[in-house]
Amino acid sequence: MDQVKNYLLPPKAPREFGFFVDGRWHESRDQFERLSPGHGVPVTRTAKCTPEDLNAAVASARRAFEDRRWSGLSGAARGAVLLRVAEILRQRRDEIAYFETLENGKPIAQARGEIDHCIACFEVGAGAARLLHGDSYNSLGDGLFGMVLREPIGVVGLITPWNFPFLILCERVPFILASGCTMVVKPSEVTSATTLILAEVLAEAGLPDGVYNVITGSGRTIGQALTEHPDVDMLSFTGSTAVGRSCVHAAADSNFKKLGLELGGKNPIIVFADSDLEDAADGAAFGISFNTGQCCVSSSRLIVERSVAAEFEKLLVEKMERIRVGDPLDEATQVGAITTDQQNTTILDYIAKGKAEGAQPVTGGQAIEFGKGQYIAPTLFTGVSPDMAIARDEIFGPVLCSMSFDTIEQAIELANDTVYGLAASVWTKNIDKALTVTRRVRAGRFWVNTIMAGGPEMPLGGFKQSGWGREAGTYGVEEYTQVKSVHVEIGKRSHWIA
Ligand code: TXE
Repeated sequence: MDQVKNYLLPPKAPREFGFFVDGRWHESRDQFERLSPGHGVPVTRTAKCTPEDLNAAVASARRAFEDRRWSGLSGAARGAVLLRVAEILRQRRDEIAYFETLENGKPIAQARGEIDHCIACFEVGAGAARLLHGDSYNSLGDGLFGMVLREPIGVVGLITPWNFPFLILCERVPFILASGCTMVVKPSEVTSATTLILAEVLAEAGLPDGVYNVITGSGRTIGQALTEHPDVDMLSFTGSTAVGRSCVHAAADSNFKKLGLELGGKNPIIVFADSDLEDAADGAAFGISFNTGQCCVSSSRLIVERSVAAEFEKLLVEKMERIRVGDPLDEATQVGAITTDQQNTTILDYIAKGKAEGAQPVTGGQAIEFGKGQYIAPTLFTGVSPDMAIARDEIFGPVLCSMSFDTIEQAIELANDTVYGLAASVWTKNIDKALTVTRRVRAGRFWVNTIMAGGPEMPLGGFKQSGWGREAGTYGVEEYTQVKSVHVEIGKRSHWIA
């Protein structure tokens, strides 16, 4: 990693990766070259795997599951491997953050913070491996004893997106491993490097061969084939609602594999007049600009009490205009590049649509030119009505829409006026209002007087069309298990045939 002052430089040549199956690296004939979205230079080359490669990966995960080389270990032994992973991640933190930034375009300081969160995921997963347990029923009468066992579900397919390639991976992998499952991971084709680096780390930590396999390639070919694979017992998918729907069809048409889905969001941030407006404005600016708004839990709908709306929007604009947008490799950058060309076009199209619909961009509203890479200024639209496309669709960019309310009932109604239900936040110093809104707004993750706070102990996932199931923490481990009811006769059984 070359550095000038406080500034890392992109690599002189792209790093090459094979794909990882059965504990070994494999080469592919075709490769995908990734250009960094912040600089437009080649940074990695990854394999374009074939359907045969996918079949080999699933077969490897199946063998590793069936011979119990991982699930047969004690929780303590599995936990020890996960703790070693955390230790190695700590040593390789800067390298992993560098490749995350190069491929994704996120600021390097943010990427390092994300690796710290990933280390914590492995530490929590290690504890969860030891604590995973079932249940018992001592209430079935003197003659019968009931036990509920939790068993690993089997071979898991894991498809991850490009917005948090390593973080989303690590919010799943330790918990899948804690449960005793084996897996085949298909990262996004544009951000595969850190998922492949994790294969090196897991092997070094002592994970048996075949437990973690990575195949790389396009979603339409390899991803789709993984969703349809008859020998995959569960699929965890994070990405667009459209592909989430196709996973449901694929599961129905193949083997009814269990699905975990984390899909889109259009998350409300509700600000009451009695909140600390400075705090709330900082939260709103962070909630929409963090990771350039390419975040499923971005707070993209501001719902603010009308009596303070003008004052609040002014505070917010002041904050948003002080955000440091720039080269992701600059230590001072807070908001980096837009990850893909396609996403860049999508965001700019929505900004144009918002203007055409009659909303006013009071700050931002355009691309920022640095002579290389693709950047969009944090944008606030006022004069938004709930039926506008910018208020309804997940834009997945730094574009915030402001709407107002007069009563708590209106605030709740506006917040729930979406097909999604991933996250929400409420800002008020009144405990009754805070709890009423928290109870009545349908979202899987909730923040009161803060935003995007939390740790891997807490479950993640959505209500409504934001998905199925929960990841992380003990809930996350349990998702990758199935329960078996065991009935044990005590003493002599009373006979059916006299
Ligand atoms: O996602 P895709 P895209 C939303 C966000 C964004 C939109 C489109 O609104 O603008 O989705 O992004 C793999 N079968 N989110 O098109 O295509 C793909 O290779 C199986 C929200 O990039 O869903 C990648 O690994 N897999 C979201 C992963 O799916 C397929 C994060 C996600 O890509 C596939 C990302 C197929 N047919 C986008 N097609 C969140 N919840 O955080 C693609 N893939």
